[in-house]
Amino acid sequence: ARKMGLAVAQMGAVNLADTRATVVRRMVEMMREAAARQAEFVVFPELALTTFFPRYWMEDAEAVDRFFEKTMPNADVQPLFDTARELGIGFYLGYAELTPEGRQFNTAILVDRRGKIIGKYRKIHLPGHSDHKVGAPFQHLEKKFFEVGDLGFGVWETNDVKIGMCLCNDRRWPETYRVMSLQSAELIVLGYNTPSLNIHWNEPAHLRTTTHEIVLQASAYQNAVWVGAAAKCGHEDGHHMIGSSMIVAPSGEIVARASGEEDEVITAKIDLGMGQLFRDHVFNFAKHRSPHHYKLITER
Ligand code: CDT
Repeated sequence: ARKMGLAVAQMGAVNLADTRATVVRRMVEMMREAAARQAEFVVFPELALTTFFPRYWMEDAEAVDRFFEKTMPNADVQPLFDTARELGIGFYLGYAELTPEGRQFNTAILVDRRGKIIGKYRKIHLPGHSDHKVGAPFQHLEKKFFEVGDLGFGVWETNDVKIGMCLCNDRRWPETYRVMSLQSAELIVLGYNTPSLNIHWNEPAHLRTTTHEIVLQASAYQNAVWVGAAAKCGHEDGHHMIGSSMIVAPSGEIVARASGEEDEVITAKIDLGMGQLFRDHVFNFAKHRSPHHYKLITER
């Protein structure tokens, strides 16, 4: 059977006062742990290098100056790329991207085991708002700080495995996974920052974790893919975000799950044949799908 050592590196809080150098040191340490546990690929969170800054109202210029990466790699993150090459391990990393043209995206990259960037994804489903919600306990300003991604949902082959990427809120939408599954993705990786308090309506707090589990498990099964999901979690300067980073099999079963809300590496030896088994039978797309009846999905 074709197998791959997969690691998800959950991260605890990154506070406003933490420097990128400190954060990258934590990530390098987890990459070493992942490699020691035979992982060939490690998934880091969304906006992994800084605090989840869309919770703070500020002008774009200030946000760009403090929280966006102007080049990738850059001096701060170079140790991650060097360690990947040294250990022969690939990785997924989420960060705020400022393009040379001055455009702002919530971005993830796929880096191969030689430390080379081979894929890029820019977040498509941006949650939250763009106005200042005065009186709210915190903001969710993704619609202010980021443009909707312009690269679609891609799939890249590295180390003989087809990997697709998305980011956080994308994981709640069925189309995200389907578009990648239709490109024969075997593994979908994603990072997230999910505040446990919903500022928009009075959502029972436990639902934040329940809905996270439901979407990952159902989507892995319905699309015959493995899913690796990495949280940034815990209390960032007092703002709590959910943990529950996990690796989910194409059967929909959770095969590894973080137990705390701090830096924590979880691993699994994933059997890529399992996805194929589902694709050969219940989800044989060519045999059973009826795209003709799905047209409304792209019309509305
Ligand atoms: N980062 C991110 O996309 N978080 C969202 C919060 C939704 S509430 C505005 C999520 O779906 O987890």
